[in-house]
Amino acid sequence: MNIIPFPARLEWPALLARPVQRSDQIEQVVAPILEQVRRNGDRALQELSLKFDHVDLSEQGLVLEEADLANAQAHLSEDLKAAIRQASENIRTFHEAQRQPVEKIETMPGVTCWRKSVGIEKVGLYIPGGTAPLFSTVLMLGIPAQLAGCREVILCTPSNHPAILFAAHLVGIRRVFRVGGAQAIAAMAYGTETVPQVYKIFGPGNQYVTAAKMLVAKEGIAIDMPAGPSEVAVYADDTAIPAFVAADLLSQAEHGIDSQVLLVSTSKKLIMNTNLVLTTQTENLPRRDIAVRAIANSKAILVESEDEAIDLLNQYAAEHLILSVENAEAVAERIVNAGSIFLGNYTPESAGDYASGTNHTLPTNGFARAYSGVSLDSFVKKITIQSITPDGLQRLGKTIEAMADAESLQAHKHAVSIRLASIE
Ligand code: HSO
Ligand code: ZN
Repeated sequence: MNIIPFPARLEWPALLARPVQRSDQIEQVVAPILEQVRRNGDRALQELSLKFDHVDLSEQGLVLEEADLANAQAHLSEDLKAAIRQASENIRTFHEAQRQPVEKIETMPGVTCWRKSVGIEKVGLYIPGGTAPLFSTVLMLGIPAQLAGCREVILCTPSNHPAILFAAHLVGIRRVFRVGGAQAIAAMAYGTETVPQVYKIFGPGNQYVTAAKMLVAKEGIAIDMPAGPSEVAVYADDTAIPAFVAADLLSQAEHGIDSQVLLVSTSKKLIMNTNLVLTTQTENLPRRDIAVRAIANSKAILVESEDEAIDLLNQYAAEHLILSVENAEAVAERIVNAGSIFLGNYTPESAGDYASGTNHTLPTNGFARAYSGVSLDSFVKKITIQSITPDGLQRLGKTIEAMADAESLQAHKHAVSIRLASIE
């Protein structure tokens, strides 16, 4: 790791900056793909799948039948199925508790306002292919979609890994389409003869998938959030265990060569010891080539004090923040920018990635300054409702009339005055 001792605050922005993504070039590649799918529907999906994924959909089929989903379990070990079931239970329990009861609020006598949550009717989930079959993401997106009462939940994936299909079946997804890349996003955004159009698209993907999501978002299709490479920041002191810290850094570094990992500490000893074990642990990883490249871009920052560490972490706004420090919960209270926080020596990020219950779809690239991760809220809209009695309108009417008058909107004022006149 690059060790950076006591950087001046002026150097922080450059130090904490994520690599700039060249999105314009990628958009130029993606825009024609979107257009092709919009125009030619299923035929475009066939052509593009052949061209980019070397998959012949006329042979493989675009639709995965319900029987394929149900049969997937035969290809998995009992241990893995039990693990997936346990994780789903925890994710369900945590997300179910996010339901809020409807509360009717009388803002003044006779004036009642409330909100109801309604599941977004049609949502599309994307699960990438690639070197790691992210079936955990099926749970992270499918469970809140189901709890929110979304009527139609579809899933596109270029992978036919049985764990992805098993997870989809477990969370009640019945329609799975075997298509990936920007063309899958286009299919869900515009609809094709076979793939239904959805109102919101969720899920991770490569730069092409992300660019496609950003482009369809401009056209009014909602997306979960702009996704960048995964990140973890670890804040550790001398109570941390270097081997654990190194393991956490590597757990994120193995995602991709562009993964961002950051170690922050007031202890030089901790940084040095972590660096040592990091090298040995890396050697034993099957994905060491990826991890080595991610680690080469990563930094260990030595800071003067806890206050400085907290300022730096708030400035960085990590997707995942592990606090391996003595007073972790108190430090967490002072964190205002992070996607998800993990406390103490026995709370690895992997717990949140898979099975503790929190969602792993989180804001990267500093978006944690203003965005939250995916939750039940991401799958619902909140509709406000109000009801005013004649009595209530008599109380509130004057206020509305005065404001409408001052905005020179006489028709607005009249909508109140005409009613008030009818009451008197
Ligand atoms: N750490 C990833 C999620 C994930 N990890 C899925 C393993 N599987 C999100 O940043
Ligand atoms: Zn992960």
